[in-house]
Amino acid sequence: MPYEHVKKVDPDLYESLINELGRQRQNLELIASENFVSQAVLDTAGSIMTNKYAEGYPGRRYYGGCEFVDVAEQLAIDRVKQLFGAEHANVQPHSGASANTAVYYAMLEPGDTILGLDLSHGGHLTHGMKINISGRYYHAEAYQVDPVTEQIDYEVVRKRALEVKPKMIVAGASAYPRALDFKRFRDIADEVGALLFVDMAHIAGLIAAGLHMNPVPYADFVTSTTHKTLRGPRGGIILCKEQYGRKIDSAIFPGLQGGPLMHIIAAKAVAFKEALDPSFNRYQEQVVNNARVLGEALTDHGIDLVSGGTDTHLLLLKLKAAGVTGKEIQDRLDSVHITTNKNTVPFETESPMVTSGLRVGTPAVTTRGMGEEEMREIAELIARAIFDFDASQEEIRQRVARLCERFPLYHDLTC
Ligand code: DSN
Repeated sequence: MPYEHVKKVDPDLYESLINELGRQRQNLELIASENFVSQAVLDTAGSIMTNKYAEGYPGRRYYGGCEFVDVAEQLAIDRVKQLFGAEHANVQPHSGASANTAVYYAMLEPGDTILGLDLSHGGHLTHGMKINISGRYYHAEAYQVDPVTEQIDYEVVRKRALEVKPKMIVAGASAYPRALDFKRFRDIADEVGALLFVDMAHIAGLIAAGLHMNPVPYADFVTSTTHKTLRGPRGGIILCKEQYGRKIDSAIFPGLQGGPLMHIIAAKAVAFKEALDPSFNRYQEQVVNNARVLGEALTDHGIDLVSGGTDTHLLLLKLKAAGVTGKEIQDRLDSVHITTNKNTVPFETESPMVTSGLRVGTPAVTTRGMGEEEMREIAELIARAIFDFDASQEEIRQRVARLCERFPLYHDLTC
């Protein structure tokens, strides 16, 4: 019985745990930023390392008794450096947002200009959104995608950079389905004398597997979450050139954070070991193939995609022509156990709580073992939810249940 101690101590919380386990098993998880960690990562994240205070870094802590957590953190550092070819790594950020804020805090003064991708064009709130610290403490300017191709036009980025003269250019996205050219960003940064910061959170797993250009050789700073395509525990990392290592480390601790989450850092170490295994490359190849097949099948069903397709693990559906909103389709899909998120699309006309887009991704269903045949079925189910929901919702629900039964999750958590 999983979580039996929780059951004894806190039946209410236990119920939510068991319900969440059931939800993860019985739903098709298509949120592009989610994944399912291995049992080894799960065990380590729930381990006794949660008990340890360890302010500082391996070998130079402010507390005694750190000899074993030092081993865990050093393993995480060494492995992530090897994975991405980085000179320096900090594995303590509690999240991607903390990692990004630490990069700004380390290198910028309040009021300095940053230039990032517009949030409604696929950027991220920490890349300069007005009500995020990145947009309040710094002067945030944005570049947008091309209105016709819906892809980044590097000449447009260059012109914006020449106009606004940023101290830092931010590359990376949370809802952009196409490959990013980090060399082009580096050239622009060099031309305008800016630092280059890449947030690779969404595509880190693809990069680790060699399926996307690696930003590390080009960028001064690279951040990532560890729980998306990288398939580790929730958290963040910062990679940088050796020359910035001390500044970045001080920005995380004591600048921004106190005690590191040692159980999570230990789980990051396990996830990085898994990502160094050749089987991880095969997994990522399947993630990308699945996204391409899902996109082609959705297009065949008459659904428009931002930029016409994908090079990555995610797709953005444009729903305007179908006469429905992102919120409506997210709700319909929720009711048949397909989990997605409404998402703004470039040149959006609806509010962020409504939207005319839907973001889907393949990392989680690929972890369950699903392949191209299942992607074609999922595309059909999504199309029926968009175009013929009332007549087909019961059938969709049954077919989702059958798919989930065929690809079980977390065998060790029996209840
Ligand atoms: N919330 C994440 C995502 O879904 O992409 C980004 O932080």
